[in-house]
Amino acid sequence: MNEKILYVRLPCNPIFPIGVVYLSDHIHKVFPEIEQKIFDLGTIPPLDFNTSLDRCIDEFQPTLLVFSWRDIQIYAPVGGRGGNPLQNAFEFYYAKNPLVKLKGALGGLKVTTAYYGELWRNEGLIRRGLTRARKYNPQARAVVGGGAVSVFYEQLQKQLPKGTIVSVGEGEQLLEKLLKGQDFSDERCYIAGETQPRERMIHEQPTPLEKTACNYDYIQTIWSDFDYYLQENDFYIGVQTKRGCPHNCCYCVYTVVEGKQVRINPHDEVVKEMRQLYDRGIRNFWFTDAQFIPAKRFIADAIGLLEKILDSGMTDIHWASYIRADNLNPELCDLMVKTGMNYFEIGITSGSQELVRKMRMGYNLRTVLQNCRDLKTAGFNDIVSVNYSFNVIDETYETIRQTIAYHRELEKIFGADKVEPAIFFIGLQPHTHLEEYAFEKNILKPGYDPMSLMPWTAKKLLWNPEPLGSFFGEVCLQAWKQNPNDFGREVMQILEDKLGCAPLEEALTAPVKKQLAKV
Ligand code: B12
Ligand code: SF4
Repeated sequence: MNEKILYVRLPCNPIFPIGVVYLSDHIHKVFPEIEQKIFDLGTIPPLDFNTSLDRCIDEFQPTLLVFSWRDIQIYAPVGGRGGNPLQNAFEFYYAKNPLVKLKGALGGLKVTTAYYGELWRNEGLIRRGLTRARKYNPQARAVVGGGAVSVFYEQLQKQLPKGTIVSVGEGEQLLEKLLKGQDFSDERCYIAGETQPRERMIHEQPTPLEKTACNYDYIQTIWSDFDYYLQENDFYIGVQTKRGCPHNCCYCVYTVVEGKQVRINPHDEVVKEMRQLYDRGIRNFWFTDAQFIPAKRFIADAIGLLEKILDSGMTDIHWASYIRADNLNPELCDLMVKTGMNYFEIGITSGSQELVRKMRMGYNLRTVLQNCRDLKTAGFNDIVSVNYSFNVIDETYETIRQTIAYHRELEKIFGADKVEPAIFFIGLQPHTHLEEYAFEKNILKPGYDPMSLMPWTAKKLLWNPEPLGSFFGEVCLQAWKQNPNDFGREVMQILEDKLGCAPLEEALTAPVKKQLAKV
């Protein structure tokens, strides 16, 4: 059969669909003769999803449908689809005032309806697409993958049409094997209704792959809406420089989705890829790596890449990424500033060294501070978002005071207006150490549904356990009431007003005699 592949990026906020771009680029390099098309529902208004998918399938008549599903979990401290999910949940769970509680319940209902609506809609789009493609090619198949599927692959097996191949992590090798007619059962995948996902499948190492620069001349020929992302100059276009993260942070699943083995894309290829986007007018890049500098031993690599970017003459660009700020040195800081890094996120989670250690995060908070000073000295004068997730394990009033001290020190370094505290509560994810901890502590029972947004389950998945859960609930509600537009800073201020601030030295030292959390 002459294969014709349609890549459908399922509805999503308009984040550049780098996943399907890379997949189609890889397949083109291996099978240049195969006809392909990218269809991005992120650029289509919701009312037109069905009709535009139908039209696309009628015109293209694919034999293989590659559905890419980016995100499912919506807890965030920011306004999301259907409202601010975190605020609604907290109003419902923690408000003392019955009217606020009712508002939270109604808001929560709206968010829940939107959430389940989106799940069913996406499942419906997969079904609809496959049925329609089979009108033209009765043998047509569907493969489903992407970030959301990687996290929730076990839960999705009953929801997808029988015969759908469900993929975890990167999909290049799976698609290649499928198209070659080879056995692909050793890839991280299963077939809905036919095979079962292997036990701990997500923990298997992905098959290594040497990544070359994406060929955007080709991509432009198979994606009619590519220009959508070129027109607005506020999009940060994704470029991947490496895959994998060697760390073990207790709540994080990236390290298993991408694997612990860090695989670096050749610098020349990364620069070649950026250059093609640059020549099309792109000036903002997001290095989509799980971590841009995953460990100290990758500092030299980051320096090498940034030097190449500088040498390439792309001097008016900006870039952003997740940065483990414990892995910097003055030379790297200097290059980061020179190459245009204008935003980064540090996920230290807590400003208490004791808790950071208990969460297995491997950060030395003192080193982070020193490196931030180096970054400032190098001339960094833009925004840094510091991600704090309170109450993960063993939080106490003392560790909160330490986090305040740490945050105030970051403000001293960068300026209070430049440091944005992003207050997250962890959305518990399957296959993490935190999930095991929840089982051990009887907070969750094996067999629970991690995709459920029913209030009784959601309350446990939105990780904020007692005894401090209600305290944080009330602090957050007060912050939304007082200053909803600067929620993070307001939370920090309220916490400081209530609890005070520890001496910085206390935050930076974790007494060794304290027992490490057994997570
Ligand atoms: C970088 C990143 C971001 C950046 C994106 C910047 C940008 N401009 O691109 C920022 C910080 C903005 C971001 C934001 C969010 N993100 Co984010 N992000 C990531 C991260 C680290 C990498 C994503 C990426 O681009 N990877 C590189 C590309 C090449 O990989 P990919 O798209 O996944 O595609 C590969 C595979 O998935 C696979 N694949 C993809 N589609 C298909 C289809 C088939 C059929 C097959 C076989 C394979 C396949 O092959 C591709 C190539 O190898 C992932 C975690 C991770 N390590 O994967 C989370 C992740 C995608 N994000 C996630 C979420 C939830 C969000 C937010 C919604 C968080 C929030 N609550 O606010 C926001 C908002 C996003 C939005 N839609 O509005 C979740 C999604 C899953 C979920 N929990 O629902 C992830 C998986 C993290 C997690 N474990 O929870 N994110
Ligand atoms: S460093 Fe970041 S990506 Fe790596 S395991 Fe920790 S939280 Fe996850």
